[in-house]
Amino acid sequence: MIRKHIPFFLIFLMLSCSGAIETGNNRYNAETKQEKPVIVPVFDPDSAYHFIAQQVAFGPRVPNTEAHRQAGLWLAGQLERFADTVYIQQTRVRAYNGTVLNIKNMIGVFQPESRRRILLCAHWDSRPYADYDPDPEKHYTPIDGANDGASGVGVLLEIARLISEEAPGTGIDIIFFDAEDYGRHRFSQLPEDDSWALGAQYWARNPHRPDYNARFGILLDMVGASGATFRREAYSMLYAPNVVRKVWDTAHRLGYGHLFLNTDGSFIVDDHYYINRIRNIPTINIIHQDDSTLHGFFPEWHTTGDNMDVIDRYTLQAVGETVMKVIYGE
Ligand code: AHN
Ligand code: ZN
Repeated sequence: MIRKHIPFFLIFLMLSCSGAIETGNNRYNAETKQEKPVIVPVFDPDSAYHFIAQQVAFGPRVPNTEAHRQAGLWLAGQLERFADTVYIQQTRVRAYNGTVLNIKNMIGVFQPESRRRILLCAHWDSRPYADYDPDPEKHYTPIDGANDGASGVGVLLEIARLISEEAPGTGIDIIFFDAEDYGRHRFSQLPEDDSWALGAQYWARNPHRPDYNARFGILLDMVGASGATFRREAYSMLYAPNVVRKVWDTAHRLGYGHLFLNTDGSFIVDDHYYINRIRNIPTINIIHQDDSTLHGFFPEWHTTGDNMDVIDRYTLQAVGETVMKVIYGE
């Protein structure tokens, strides 16, 4: 009699256990399946390349010049094509040398009604001086800034185009900052303090909406050169380590680990610094850092060599695909 009871009890236990396991598995599967299917539109590096070439064709986009004015009108028009709402912040700021600069920050808003928002940004001006040019005669020549400036804008215009066709699950704000690159000339005796990122400093103190906030921000700076390497920039790690982790993990999963290096970069005072310090929005900088050069950036940095010849579609694709995956995964 006892022998009969034991097998029945064991069978009951086994059944209930396996049942529990199955239920658990099913629930887990159901939950995984319920996660919204993430359809990420395909980033077109040729399109991004063309957006860069169009900016460079205006000539150096130095504040107070006709090329800057014309490029600004063109850029605002592109943003109008894609965004739901466009804000143009026109103002004057004082450069380190006393020059008053007429500048425009441009903000493209996608899904203005959405409360969950991500900020994407780049600077659209180019540097007035090639102060690292190998030829000393060119140290006061303005630069094309194909990589330093136009590349970030080109990637973001392509992202804007894709967002306008297939909205992600979160609101997006794309900001093109002016006067990032009017920082102190390397041979000037004047103080360097806060001479960079003048447009971003203005926006951080005067956002397009007084209550503006975003869950996080991503700055793209020098994201188009061949052989680019992106290190974990130090202010990004200080203010937004989780965002760095998220973006770098995404890049690695997409097979771009050879560009997004798991090594620490240096502190770069760039647009994201003021967004973090003044607006408290955790914002990272995806910026090409290179240990082998004197200044730590790509070899043609702040030289007349920063032209279309340095632009590589593969780098644009790596950055564009990674940022697209991050924003459509949110
Ligand atoms: C400094 O050299 C302090 N900041 C560089 C930021 C920059 C210049 N990004 C592009 N051009
Ligand atoms: Zn620069």
